[in-house]
Amino acid sequence: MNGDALLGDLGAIVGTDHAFVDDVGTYSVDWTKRFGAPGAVVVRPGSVDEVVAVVDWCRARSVAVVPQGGNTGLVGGGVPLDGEIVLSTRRLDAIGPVDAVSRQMTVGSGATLAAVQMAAEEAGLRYAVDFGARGSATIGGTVATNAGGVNVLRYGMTRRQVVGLEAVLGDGCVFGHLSGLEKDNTGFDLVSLLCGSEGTLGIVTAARIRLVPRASHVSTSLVGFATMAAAVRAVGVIRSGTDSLDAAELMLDSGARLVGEAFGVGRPFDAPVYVLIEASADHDPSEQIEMLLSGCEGVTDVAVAVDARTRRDLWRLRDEHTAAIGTKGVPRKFDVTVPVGALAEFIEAVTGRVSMASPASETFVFGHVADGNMHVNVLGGDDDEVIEETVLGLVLEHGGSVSAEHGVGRLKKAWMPRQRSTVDLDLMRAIKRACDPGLFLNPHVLLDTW
Ligand code: FAD
Ligand code: 2HG
Ligand code: ZN
Repeated sequence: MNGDALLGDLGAIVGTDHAFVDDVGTYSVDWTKRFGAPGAVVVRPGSVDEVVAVVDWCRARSVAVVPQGGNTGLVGGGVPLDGEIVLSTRRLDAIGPVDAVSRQMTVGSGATLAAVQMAAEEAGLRYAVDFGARGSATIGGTVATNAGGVNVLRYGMTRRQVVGLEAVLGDGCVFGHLSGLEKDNTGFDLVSLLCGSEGTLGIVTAARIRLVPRASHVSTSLVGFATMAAAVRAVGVIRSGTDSLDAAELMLDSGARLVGEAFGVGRPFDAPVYVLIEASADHDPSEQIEMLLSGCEGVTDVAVAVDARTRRDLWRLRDEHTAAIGTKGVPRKFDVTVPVGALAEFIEAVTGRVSMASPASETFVFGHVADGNMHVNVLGGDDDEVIEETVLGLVLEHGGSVSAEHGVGRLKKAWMPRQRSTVDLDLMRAIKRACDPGLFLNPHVLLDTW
């Protein structure tokens, strides 16, 4: 089908302003600039009915579709590389109202995480999913990737915050579960199945999300450690010593320095290893955190912030890691988990092994230490395959996972047979065929062959 006819048909469904060719790459090149190519057709439906009509139109002509929210994904899953059209959900951005009694809210899939967090805050509550891309990442994208972020240790990943979903499946049916029932044991948990499905089963159009109480006191501490092992042990001590811990984010001297160089973000002291600890409660949790830290070995320095501005400054040191690394080039990104007991040894080993395998490369490691989830970013060097085998092979040796929270996308699909059993992979194929019999919804992510 020629481009003009395609745009004409799609424009007739969504309005001519919302069906266009993205010449500059806003929708067709990913955040890291590793994946995609400008020139894809983008369609932006403004209602569920329009999503159904676009899906029906594409299915009838076997035109593959990549659903896209904020295009902040880091595994190349939300951009067209094989002639797909991009279905952007950004216009589906309705929010609320908050139901304070059930502590739930219904939001459009195109609403950004930051907008949803703000609506929850205005109602005196909190949406517990949070990470650096909050200003652009959408609720639909976070559901589709089952996003993690900095509060997983206390509240769990996105799946745990989702009470219900509305989605247009690949067969054009509308899957609707927005009633907000906390209890509904009538068979398979299909809502949960859609979480983490990366746009392969359906296009999420709305979500019913769970909110949590907002604590009156928040305390953020940057803690310096002499060694990695001491940092990991201390997080275990704090976690078992208090219920108020929200976040524990590990950074290394190299990453903190890079954030300083790239964005002028200062650090209150220097240390080989840092952990940013955040706790919240209905009283100031600072004293309890300090008391727990005083019993830990290897603590070199502590800076505590309870006011919003200083807390924000400490968080910048952590949140800007991804962008700071991006200023030096396009990194190879590895988002991995290993059992927490093996984490310190894994971090030491991965840096050493990558520099042995590719001496010209530079490795940055940071991440969500309490979850055993590290982000290994490798810049430079020239052998992609050797570096990938070195990092992900080491993860599997340690009994870990090659994707902790970013998903599989295109980046990790070759690793699926090494990570998941044949039984699992065959079940995924059967589920895909049930929801998307035409195999046209994001067909090039997750698995090589459906
Ligand atoms: P997109 O990038 O648009 O899409 C991601 C995937 O979801 C694609 O496969 C796409 O097809 C699918 N998809 C999107 N919307 C829908 C929909 N409505 N229906 C069906 N499928 C859909 N991730 C974490 O988990 N934890 C972090 O701490 C974290 N920090 C980040 C920090 C930065 C600075 C950046 C740039 C990214 C970070 N990410 C993190 C990755 C990314 O933000 C998340 O994966 C996020 O959930 C993607 O949301 P999005 O709306 O941008 O989705
Ligand atoms: C984070 O925790 C994100 O900041 C991004 O998951 C990680 O850039 C990365 O590798
Ligand atoms: Zn992360």
